[in-house]
Amino acid sequence: DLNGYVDAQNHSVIIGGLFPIHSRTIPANESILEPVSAKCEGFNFRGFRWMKTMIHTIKEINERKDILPNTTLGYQIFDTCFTISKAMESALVLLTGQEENRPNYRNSTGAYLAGIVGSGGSSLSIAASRILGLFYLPQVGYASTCTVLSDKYQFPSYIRTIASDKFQSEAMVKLIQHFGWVWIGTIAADDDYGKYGVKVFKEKLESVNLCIAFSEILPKVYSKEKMHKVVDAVRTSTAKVIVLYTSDIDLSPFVLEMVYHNITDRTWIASEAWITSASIAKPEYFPYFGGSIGFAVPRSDIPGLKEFLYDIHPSRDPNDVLTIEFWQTAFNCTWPNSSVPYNTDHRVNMTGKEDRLHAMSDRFCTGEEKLEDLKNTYLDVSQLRITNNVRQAVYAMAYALDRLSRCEEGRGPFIPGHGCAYIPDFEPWQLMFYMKTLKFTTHDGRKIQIDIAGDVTGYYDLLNWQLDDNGDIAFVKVGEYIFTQSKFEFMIRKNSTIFWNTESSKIPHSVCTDLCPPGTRKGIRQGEPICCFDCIPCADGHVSRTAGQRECEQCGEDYWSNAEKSECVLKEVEFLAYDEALGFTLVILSIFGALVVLAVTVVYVIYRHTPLVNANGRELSFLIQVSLTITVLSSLLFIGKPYNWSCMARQVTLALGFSLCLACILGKTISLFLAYRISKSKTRLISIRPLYRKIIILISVLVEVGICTAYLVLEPPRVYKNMESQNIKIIFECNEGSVEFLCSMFGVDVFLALLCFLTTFVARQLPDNYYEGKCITFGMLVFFIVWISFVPAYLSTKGKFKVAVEIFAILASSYGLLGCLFAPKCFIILLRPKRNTDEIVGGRVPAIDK
Ligand code: TCR
Repeated sequence: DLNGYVDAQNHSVIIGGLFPIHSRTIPANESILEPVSAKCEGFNFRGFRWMKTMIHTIKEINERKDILPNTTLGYQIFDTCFTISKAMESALVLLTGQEENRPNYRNSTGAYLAGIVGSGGSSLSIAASRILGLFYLPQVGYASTCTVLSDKYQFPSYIRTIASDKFQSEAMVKLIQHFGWVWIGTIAADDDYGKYGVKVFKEKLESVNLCIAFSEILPKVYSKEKMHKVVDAVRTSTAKVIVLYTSDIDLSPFVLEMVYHNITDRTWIASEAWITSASIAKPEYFPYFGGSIGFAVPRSDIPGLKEFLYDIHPSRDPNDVLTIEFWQTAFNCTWPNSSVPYNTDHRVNMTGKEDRLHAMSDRFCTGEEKLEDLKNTYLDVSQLRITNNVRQAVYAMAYALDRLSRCEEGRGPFIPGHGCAYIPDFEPWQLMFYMKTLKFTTHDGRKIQIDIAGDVTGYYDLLNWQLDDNGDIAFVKVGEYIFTQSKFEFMIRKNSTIFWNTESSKIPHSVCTDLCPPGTRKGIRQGEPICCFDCIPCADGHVSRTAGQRECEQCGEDYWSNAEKSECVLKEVEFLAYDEALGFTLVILSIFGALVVLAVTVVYVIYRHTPLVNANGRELSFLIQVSLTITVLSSLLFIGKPYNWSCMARQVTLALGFSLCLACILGKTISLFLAYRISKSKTRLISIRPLYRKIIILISVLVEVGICTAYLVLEPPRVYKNMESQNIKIIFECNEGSVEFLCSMFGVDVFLALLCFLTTFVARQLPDNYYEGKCITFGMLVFFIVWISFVPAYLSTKGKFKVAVEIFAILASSYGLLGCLFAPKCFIILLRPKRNTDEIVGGRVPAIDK
């Protein structure tokens, strides 16, 4: 019951072949207890073409004079039906010659079996290779790509002319990285190909920090539950890019399922086994599977193959059941007088168990059917990819035999004595020796080199499913994955356009969670893949400038985060500016004060000869006016952006201004004090001499100047950027340097003020017409109150208001002094000139300082 072809007569050496000419076995009838070889169904045109290619290649080799000139090759080919059991059975038959239960490497035909080409699927190859490996029988795979087959410990006699899936998985990851997908679903066939393929893919994907959204397995035998699990995963996942690692035969039920559930808008990354499959690439599936992208073995043209494939007719051999079945299936007719069943399908699919057994098609085949009219995978020589591998596999076998046959006695590799092996009496391991290090060039110039693991290097074309002008699916080459200069390179062709089966026709977007926008950072979700994360806003003072940041960065010293946390911005600088309301008001007040002082001075100058102005020291009054102007205007130094010079100038000017002012007032009050004592004692006591008065003033001011100089030289105030008190602002302020110096500087002022107060307080009773003593007392009181209340106010304010408080104190005390010292006098001078006469003014108070 093993379908296949034999051509072994007259050949000393034959090559075995295992091909999936059918897609599956028919489940055995339960009533039959006796083990029988299963029957197969689902004619596989592609496998049929592969098989024909093997025959064609053997014919070609036999015709060639340069390879195996003295030997003609035969073949014995079996149909594996894409099932392990069949493959095993075939391998055993090849090995034993069926009747015999121990291998003798001579098959049923009596010809010597050199090795086996095949089988298609990895699971089949693995199974066959476990037996064949025992006897070191060379096996050359043409489609089995599973990575484990590279393990020479387990599969010592297996070599292949197709690259291991290791390369394909790597290429897929490169493809995924190229398009920026991070969240990938995988679906694998329930065999070694699918499972190992996905395993390697997964490892490679995770090594570049991308994630698997779901990992499903397609059932080999249809099961509603298993299939629905897969469909649900596809439907519910946010992963729009899905890797499908399966052969086309296992894929078709799933394709129907996708159509049935109308699941579109997915981008499928096809594995090599179905990217060029005609059974999947049907126009009616295009809405669901269009835009599929995947790697394929490079295509090739095989000279003479097309003619060979067309050279087929069922009438030639009534026993050639495969050709009859081909004809029946291709032309949808029944070949007369044949027992070959017509197109059965025992599979269960999603619509329930479908046990269609069409015994016969109503229509008989005439034999007149034209292959030229047929659009059939078997005859399609435009996509010779695996087909070419079959050819190379046969060639590999032939070349190895050729090398073996060309061995010169005494120079051979075998012991004893550098012996040789001879056709047909060689041991399989001897042929294996030649196969292991095989190197040859193919008809189209490609170099094939079998490495130590029995593998070849991976070259792939990147194909994309697009619709051509006829409405058929075209496999458009959009890039490649090739080995150049010791490394693999993934390339997308520059001028190629890729069709994407998305709503927008743009590159699909496959992420678990969208990239975190600037201003946020990735926050891991416990127990979830790294591609799923929360976006956590950056803390104050921290920013993330670009999307997808893992961490927020802290802003530099002078910088602070903006409201969106996407940018560090210069911190707002705070100081009391001229152009803001408060600053402006203070400037006006200060200038106004200076003007008032000026006005008083003008009045004093105009009335300089009147007794009142002259009383108690005219120069002193002028000096006081000058010093008040200084203090009032010194407040301007406090406004505006502070600089080192203004920081130094402000306190010193203020202290000096006040010390001059207070020294002068002291000069006056001492006179008053002495005058009072004189008036009390009625005796002419000491009266102060104007010179002494000047000396007192000079000394006071000099002391203050001394302290100020020391302050400025030793520990001068400096500008200070205060960043601590507020995060978002830099407060420009003056660091006062030495507090000791500052205190002593103003201490002198306070001391002078105290002296003034005490002397006038004692002398306040001194009768005079304009109550100078009382006025000064009051002025001093104002001065004290202002500065005493200044301390707590100053200490409790922050930033620019601190400065404002100080200016207020300066202005208030200056205005206070101005008002108390000069307002009453000006009043009398201007409005009560009668009282400004010598007798009244000079009556009791001696004009001391004239
Ligand atoms: N390796 C698969 C089987 C397979 C295949 C194909 C089957 C490949 N390419 C093309 C049919 C058509 C790649 C395996 O099982 O190793």
